[in-house]
Amino acid sequence: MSAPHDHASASTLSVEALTRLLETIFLRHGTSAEVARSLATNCASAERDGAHSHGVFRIPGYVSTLNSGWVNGKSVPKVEDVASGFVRVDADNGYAQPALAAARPLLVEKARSAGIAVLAIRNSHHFAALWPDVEPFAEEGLVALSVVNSMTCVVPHGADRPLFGTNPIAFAAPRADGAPIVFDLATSAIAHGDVQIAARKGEKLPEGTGVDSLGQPTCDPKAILEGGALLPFGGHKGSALSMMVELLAAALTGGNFSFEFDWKNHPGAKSPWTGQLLIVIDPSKSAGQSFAERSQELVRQMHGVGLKRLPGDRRHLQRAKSLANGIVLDEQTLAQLRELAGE
Ligand code: NDP
Ligand code: PYC
Repeated sequence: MSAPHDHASASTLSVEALTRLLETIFLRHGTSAEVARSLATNCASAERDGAHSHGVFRIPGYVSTLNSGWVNGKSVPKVEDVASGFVRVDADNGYAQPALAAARPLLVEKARSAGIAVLAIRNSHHFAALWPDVEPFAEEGLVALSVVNSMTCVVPHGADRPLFGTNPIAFAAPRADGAPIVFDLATSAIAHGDVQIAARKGEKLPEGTGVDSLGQPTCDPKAILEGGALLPFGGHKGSALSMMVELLAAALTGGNFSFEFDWKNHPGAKSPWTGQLLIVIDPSKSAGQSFAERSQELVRQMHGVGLKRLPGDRRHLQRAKSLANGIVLDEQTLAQLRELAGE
């Protein structure tokens, strides 16, 4: 699939039309209706918000993964109520989003009654942006944090060879006068998806992003993809956060570490078979002024010292544009999607 907006001629689709097209692709490649709806909604939301590394760019990867038999497209997640603040889900070797959807009502009920609840998803695949998993909690007044580990491609700080995944962390909190505060970041210097996009476009990466197959620093995305590896962001600090993600998303859930699965017998497999953790907090249990008022005050003060862009602002601007004018896809990408949909 071509990189976003690198073709002169383009088409515009509504978010709903793109979601329907993606749903058809998933159904045609062997998912259940529920899984198709969940993945299509997720992927179209990423495209809508300009999160291109996890939008329609990922569709061929989903398709080849489904075709390879690596993932269960008809997964039926098993939700287990294990403690007053702890929910577990076995994702049945399926995607993490349907597992989260299945466990969500119980998780929210527990977070509201206990003040905090944990959702531990295992035996799951996550091939998407993480913010769609946390943002909806903040839209209903809850604070949410999620981590997911991916596949070995990041060299821990001070080590010689890759071990960690790109391991993102996403956080969402409500605020009084605006969209929730949301950030979502890979703990690698750059997401693997953005390395692939840069390689296709023939662009160089910033210094400090990765190493080549000999362990030498490189700004060439192809050298990173072909035997090289990524580095954590921020040296030892990003490396520590990436280690934490491995512990929370894999050790605490019962899922695989990023280095523990072997997909070589499944050519075309792309989605990491790991785990995901969510922590949801009900801030109405806190002392003092309402949490949403306090977070609004923090934002006010940040703007007061000159901050122009909060994390999430770019996505919301792009979302507003997409909802008003539709999602722009280049002709080649749209033709590929239609072909995958059998149209
Ligand atoms: P970015 O570095 O692009 O952005 C990280 C966060 O910082 C975002 O919340 C972004 O907000 C914000 N931000 C970026 N630039 C600025 C700025 N100048 N000022 C203020 N805020 C800013 O994301 P990554 O490349 O680290 O990750 C991309 C995506 O890849 C994520 O969605 C992540 O979940 C996904 N990913 C998924 C993995 C998986 O296993 N499923 C693995 C690794 C990554 P905004 O969005 O508004 O720009
Ligand atoms: O972009 O690093 C990434 C990634 C890994 C798994 C899904 N996305």
